[in-house]
Amino acid sequence: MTTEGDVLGQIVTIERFILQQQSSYPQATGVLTNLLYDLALAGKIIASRITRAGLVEILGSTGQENVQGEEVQKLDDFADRTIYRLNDHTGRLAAMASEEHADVLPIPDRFPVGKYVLLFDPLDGSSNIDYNVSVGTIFSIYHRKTQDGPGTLEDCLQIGRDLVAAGYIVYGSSTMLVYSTGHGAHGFTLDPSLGEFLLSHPSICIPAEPQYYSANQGSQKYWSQGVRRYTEWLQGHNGSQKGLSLRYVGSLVADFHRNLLSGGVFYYPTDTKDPKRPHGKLRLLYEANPLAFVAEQAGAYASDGRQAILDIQPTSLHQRTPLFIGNRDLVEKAEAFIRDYD
Ligand code: FDP
Repeated sequence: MTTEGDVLGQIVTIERFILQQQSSYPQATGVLTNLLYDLALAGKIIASRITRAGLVEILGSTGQENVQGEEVQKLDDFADRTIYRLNDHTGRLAAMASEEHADVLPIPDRFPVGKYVLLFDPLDGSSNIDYNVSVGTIFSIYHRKTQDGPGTLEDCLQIGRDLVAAGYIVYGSSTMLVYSTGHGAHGFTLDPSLGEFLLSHPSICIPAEPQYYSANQGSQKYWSQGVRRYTEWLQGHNGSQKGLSLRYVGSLVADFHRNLLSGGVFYYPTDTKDPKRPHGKLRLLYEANPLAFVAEQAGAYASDGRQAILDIQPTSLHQRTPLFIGNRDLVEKAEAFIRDYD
């Protein structure tokens, strides 16, 4: 018979897990550990606000005052400020960059600077927020490249292969945090009654047998010949394979997370819909790189259709990229169709 004591003995909080991982690296100083722990805290704060999103109508809409006389913030602004404020004074970071801001976010002069830089997309998929559909936060951590002083653009424009850690938080039917420091990808589920992320998915490995493909097929007429033929192949036309089911949430984190656990491929290719956006919609630094890093740690792969996402040298903070991410064989097939037809 399993006793309550047995169950308690098996619980691993994110704090204990990160500390255990740190203890296998004697040279580790604990700075990264604390940084990850602060991101988990940010996730808890954002999750608690998201579950109240529908009450905005009752409590006051954005730009107005709520019943307590406070101004109600938009959720993406709230998420953005939460992550920034939890990390601006700790002495762990040299700079931050957020998908919500045009330029690098400096650490205020009154606080010490540290050796890491943090890049984040505070609330990805935010067009879904009004409809109770899952959204997410995505984060990337690099060592700074410059030696000292305030962090610079150069510290932020690093290739994905140089990531120290990356991960995401998905706010769905439960809140989950998945991260990697380059030693596997590990998932934690928030227990709201304890207010703790508990280890629920250690050493995630994408299933070899994929189930889903995910793309906004409403844009199909704007896709290249290669991408259209690839989609037909995924659907099993010409007996190419058994054919996958389509699932598309329209929140990158949710679509990626589902495919990571079930096997499958997500793609947001280049399209001709918007001439001002010739390289697709998704951002290399805030979306593609961190998810590509987690994907590779889980045995999956990410490409822009021609090369590995993690090998692309960024040239600007908000650079966009086509993205194909999921089971390696499916992503390599996309590369082959693009090579042959585009
Ligand atoms: P959103 O515009 O809602 O913030 O990059 C942002 C993103 O969502 C992704 O999360 C999502 O995968 C994609 O855009 C959805 O774009 P489409 O509406 O064009 O499908």
